[in-house]
Order: sequence, then C-alpha cells, then structure tokens
Amino acid sequence: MLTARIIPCLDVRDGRVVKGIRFSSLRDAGDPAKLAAAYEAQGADELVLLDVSATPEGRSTQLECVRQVRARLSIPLTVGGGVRRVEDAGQLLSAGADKIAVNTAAVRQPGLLTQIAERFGSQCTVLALDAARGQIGYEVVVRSGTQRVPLDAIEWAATAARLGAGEILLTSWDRDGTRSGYDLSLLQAVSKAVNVPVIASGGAAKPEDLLLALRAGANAVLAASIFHYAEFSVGQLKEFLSQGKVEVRPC
Ligand code: 0VR
Repeated sequence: MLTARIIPCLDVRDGRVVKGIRFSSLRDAGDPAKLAAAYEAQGADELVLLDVSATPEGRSTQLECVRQVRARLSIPLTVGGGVRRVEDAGQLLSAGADKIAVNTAAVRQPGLLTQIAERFGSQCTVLALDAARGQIGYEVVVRSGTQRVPLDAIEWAATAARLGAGEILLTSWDRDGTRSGYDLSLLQAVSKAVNVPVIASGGAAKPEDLLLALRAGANAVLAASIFHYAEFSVGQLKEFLSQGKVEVRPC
C-alpha cells in the first residue's frame, strides 16, 4: 500500500491564488509562493499548481509563478493549466515542475499523453480528469468546467493510463469548492478501472472526508478550500489519518 499523500492545490489566475465553487465565482486567496511554503511547512507531501487564467496574459505569468513557487519548495510540484503541446510541458519542467497535468488538450489529442510520457516519462505525466455526473454515469468536463464532452469519464481514465498517464488527478466538478465531501462513487469506479495512482480532488471539508476517499481507492487526497480558509492544517489531517490506521509521512 503506497503511503497516502496530502496535496494542497493552488488554483492560480494572473499570478494570484483563487478559489471558487464549481470553477466559478473565483475570489482572491493569496500569494502562491507564500502559500506553497506554508503548506510545505505544515507537512504537505506534494503541491499542485493549476493555472486557471483565461487570458494569454495570465498564461504568460505562469512560468514565473512556477519559478517563484519552486524556489520556496522542496516537495514534488505538479503544474497544470493550458498545457497544449509537448513543448509547453518541457518549459514548465524547466521552470521547476516535477509533473505536468493535462486536461483539455489530452481530450482533444489523446496522443499528447504518450508524447509527454515518451519524452519525459510517465512518472511526470498526469491526466487531470474533471468529471461531472451525467444522465448515466460521469461525463468529462473540459475548458475549466465550461464544456462537457460526450466521453465516459471512467473509460477515459483507463484509456489515458494506457496512453502513458502515470497518475490521474480526478476532480469532481460537482463537489469542487462545496465542502460536501469527495464523490466516493466516482473515486471507486476510476480506482478500479486503472492501475496507476488516483488523486481525489473536489469537495474536501473535514478529516473524515479524506479517510473515506482513501478507503474508496484514492492513493492521495487533494484539497484547496479547507487549506486556503485555514479550516484544517495538513498536520491535523495527518494525525487524524494516522489514528484511522492510514500510513502517512510524518510531519
Ligand atoms: P476544493 O473542493 O476546494 O478542495 O477544490 C479542489 C479542486 O477541485 C480545485 O482545487 C481545482 O481543481 C478546481 N479547478 C479549474 C478549477 C478551479 C477554477 C477554475 C478552473 C479547473 O479547470 O480545474
């Protein structure tokens, strides 16, 4: 059993951390480098930096933001947002990312996952899969939650793993920012369908949510709201998981 990882997520727009609900109504939540350092000091195992800027100007600050966060961090850093080409991945890795998360572009051109995995390794190739409940099952959501595509989320996760994704960052669009808990049905279905680690994302509100997600099959748990609004520290969450007999890296 892999040691469970707790991963704070910094959603960044135009160089500032933002947080909303279901990817909208985004409000300022602080400075990326300062928050990254604070979360590592709390005992975070990894960090995700997700650029959600909609404009090209916002995108251009992404590389500088990665450099600034990298300068303050010694834990693994996954970076996503706007990655469309292998070259984009290379630039982000050169700026200090350890892993690259791809969502929209991978749906449009699945071979991109293979290209990144073949160039840089599956260990740094992460599929960011945003899923929403559909009429039957779960649909894939792209373009920062603005577009649903007729693709079964479970099947897409399995396909992406076969194409080279070394990890699945599985975000429930329905639960994002709602503090209503992770979507455990989604987690169970995807964890059964792939043989690569799955990171649960979207909805975390309290320590029990993380325990339930890990028991549902997640190998790691990501959260944003509960950290940005200082509701729980990473250390408190790790203490709770340890008491629940989950193996975590001591702070
Ligand atoms: P919490 O529910 O606050 O823990 O959210 C975790 C996770 O869903 C978010 O950090 C992040 O993945 C939401 N994603 C996107 C976005 C947020 C704003 C705009 C776009 C996106 O495209 O994923």
